[in-house]
Amino acid sequence: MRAASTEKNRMKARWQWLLSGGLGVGLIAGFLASFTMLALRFALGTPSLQEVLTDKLVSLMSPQTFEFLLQHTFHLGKALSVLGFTVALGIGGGLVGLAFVAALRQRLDAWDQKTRIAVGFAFGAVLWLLTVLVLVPLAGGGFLGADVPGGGLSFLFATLVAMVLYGVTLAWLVGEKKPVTSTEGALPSAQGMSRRAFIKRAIFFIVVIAGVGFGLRSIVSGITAATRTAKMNLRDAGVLPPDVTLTERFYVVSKNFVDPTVNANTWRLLVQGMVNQPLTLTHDEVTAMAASERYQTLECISNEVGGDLISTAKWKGISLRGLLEQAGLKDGVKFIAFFATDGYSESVPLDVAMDPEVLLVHQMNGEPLTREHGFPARLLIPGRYGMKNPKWVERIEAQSEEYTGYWEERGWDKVAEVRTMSEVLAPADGTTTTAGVYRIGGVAFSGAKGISKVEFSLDSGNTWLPGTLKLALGPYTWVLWTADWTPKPGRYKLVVRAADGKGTPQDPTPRSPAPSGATGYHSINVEVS
Ligand SMILES: Nc1nc2c(c(=O)[nH]1)N[C@H]1C(S)=C(S)[C@@H](COP(=O)(O)O)O[C@H]1N2
Ligand SMILES: [Mo]
Repeated sequence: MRAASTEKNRMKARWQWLLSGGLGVGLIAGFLASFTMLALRFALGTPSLQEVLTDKLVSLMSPQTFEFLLQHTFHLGKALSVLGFTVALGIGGGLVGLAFVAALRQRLDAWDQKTRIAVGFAFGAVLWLLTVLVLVPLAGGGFLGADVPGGGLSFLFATLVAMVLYGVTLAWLVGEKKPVTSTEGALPSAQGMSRRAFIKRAIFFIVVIAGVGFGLRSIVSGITAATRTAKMNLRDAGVLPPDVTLTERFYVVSKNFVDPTVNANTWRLLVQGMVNQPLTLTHDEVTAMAASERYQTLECISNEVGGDLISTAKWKGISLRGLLEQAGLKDGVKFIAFFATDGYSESVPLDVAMDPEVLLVHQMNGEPLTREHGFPARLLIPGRYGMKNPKWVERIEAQSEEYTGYWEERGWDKVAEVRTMSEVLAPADGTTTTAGVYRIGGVAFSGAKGISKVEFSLDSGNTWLPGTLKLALGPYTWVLWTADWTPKPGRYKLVVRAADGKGTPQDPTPRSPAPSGATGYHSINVEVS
C-alpha cells in the first residue's frame, strides 16, 4: 500500500519534471533563441529566420489576399507576422525541449554539467543544420540561406548563434532542474555556489537580458515603423493635392519587414549577363554621369479606385540605355532583369529597356533618394505601375530568356501598364455642407498615355459635365482637374471619369486591383443642406 503510493508519487514527480524540465526549459531556451535571432537581425543587418518565413507567407498569398492586406494592415501585418513567427519558434523550442528530455532522460542524470553543455552545443548545431538545409530552403531562402537577400555568411552566423544558444541553454537548465531524488542531487545552495558557477550564471543572465532586450527592441521598432507607414497621412482629406508630392508624403510600398539601408561607399552597380564589357560602378561614378530630370507619377498596382497609393515627384537619374550601350549588349539579348538589395527583382523586354526615357534615378525632389524610396538608385519606367520600378537596384542583367520578377511570380501582371484612372478628392466623401460656391476637383492619371479629358457627374452618372484640366508637369504625370459647383440643397453622388491622350475612355467596369490594376469610376457622396 505504502510502496504503491510512493511509486505513484515518483511517477508524478517524473512527469512534473518532464513537463517543467522539458517543456518549461525548452520554452525558455526557445524564446531566448528566437529573440536573439531578431536582435542579431539589427546588429548584423541580415534578415532573421522570422522574416524569411514571413516572405514565404507573403508569397503563398493570392494576389487578392495580398491586395486586401495591403489596403488594410499590410505594413502592420508584416510586423505581426514576424512577431507571430517569433512566438511560434519559441513554442517550437518548448516542444523540442520536451522531446529532448524525454529521449535523453536516463542519460541526462548521469552526465555532469560539462558533458551536458557539450551535448547541448552539438544538439544546437544539428538543429542549425536542419534549419539551413531543410527549413530555410523550404521557405524559399535557398540552400544554406543562399537566396536570403543580404544574408550570406551573416545569416548563417546569426542562425548558428541562436541555435547553439538554444541547445546549450536547454541542456544546461535541464541539469539545473534535475529531480531531487536524494540530497546529493539537490540544487546547490547559494552559499555553496562556487565562484565559477556564479560567473557562468552571471554571463548567462547577461546573454538572456541582451538577447531578449534587443529582440524586443527590434520588434518594437519594426512595429513602430510599420504603424507609422500604415498611418501616414498621404494627403489632406477634402482638398486637391499639390502637383508635386512632398517626399515625406509620397506613398511607400515594399515587401520588407525592414527595408535595406545601403551604404553608398560599398554599394556597387553591376551591369552583367550577356554583355561584352561587364560594368562595376561606384556611387560617385553613377552620380557623376550625365543625368536628366523629369516629373513622374507613380501608382501602386494595388491602388483601389479612389485610393491614395499614388504620388508625383521630380526624379533625376541616368539613362538605362546609356548604361546598356556602355556595357555592349551581345546578340540574342531579349530581356533586361533588375536585382535589388532586398531580394526583389523585375524584368522588362529589351525594347522597353532601350526606351531612352527609362532612367536609373538617384534623386527625388532635388535630394538623394531616401531610404524608403530606394537609396541609392531605383528604376523609373514610364507608363508602368510602381512594381515595375524596383528600388535599391544593385544588379542589371542582360538575358536571353524572360525573367519572372518578384510580384509576377506571385500572380501579378507582368506588363503592369497603368490603367487610366481618375479621382474626386475635393470635397471629401461623406461631406455635409451648406449651399455655396465650391471648387471641386481631383486627379487623373494614365501612365504614359496622357489625359485629354476629365468629366464629372452630379447625378450618379446620368449626365456629365467637363472638368478643367491643369497643365500637366510632364507626359508621365497625373493631371489635376477642377470645376466650380454651386449646389442647391440635396444629396449628390459625384462621379468622375477620364479619357487618355488618344481619347480612349477610362474603363467603367468595377474591378479590384489584383492582378492588373483596378478599374471603374470613383464616386463620392455629398449632402448639401
Ligand atoms: N526593391 C524593391 N523595389 C520595389 C518594391 C519592393 O518591395 N522592393 N516594391 C514595389 C512596389 S509594389 C511599388 S508600388 C513601388 C513603390 O515605390 P515607393 O515606395 O517609392 O512609392 O516600389 C516597387 N519597387
Ligand atoms: Mo505596388
